[in-house]
Amino acid sequence: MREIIGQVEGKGKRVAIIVSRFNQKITNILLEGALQALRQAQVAEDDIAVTKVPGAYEIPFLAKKLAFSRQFDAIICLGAVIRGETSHYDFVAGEASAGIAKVAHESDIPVIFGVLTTDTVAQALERADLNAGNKGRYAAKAALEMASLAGQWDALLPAEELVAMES
Ligand code: INI
Repeated sequence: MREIIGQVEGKGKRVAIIVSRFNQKITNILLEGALQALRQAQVAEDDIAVTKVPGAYEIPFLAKKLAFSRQFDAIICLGAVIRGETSHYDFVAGEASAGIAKVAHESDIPVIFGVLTTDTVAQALERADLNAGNKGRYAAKAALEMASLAGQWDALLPAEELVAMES
């Protein structure tokens, strides 16, 4: 048996983080967790690009632009959509998740969903806790693991199969 395992290894990897300002008390902590994880995995400072958007709804627009630029090995999307604070929670959360998934599928680059969707601010703060399972950190590790897997499989798969996937 041959097992292909993704490594959480950041040397030489270029990573973009898109973070929404809405609920920034929470998204700033997600960003901090993501940056900690990337630095710990030795992603070079010059290889990390952080860009802010107004809200989670806007994330897919920029994710598409950055993914198709081919300048990054992975894109991390961070946001916090909180049901208690809006009646259009379902639209914002739905569009953010569907849009991010669509970019990942179409661009063939790992685009990671680090958007919290919770009922309350307290739940979101819990998932952002830097001392207990910060989801930004999780998203950053997932990004590096997926970039590693993508690189390994690109080297293993015949070029024709990769071309067919993209067409
Ligand atoms: N954006 C969020 O990121 N989180 C939310 O909880 C939220 N709420 O509550 O409305 C939210 N709304 C803004 C939205 O993302 C867009 O920025 C806005 O609709 C303009 O397109």
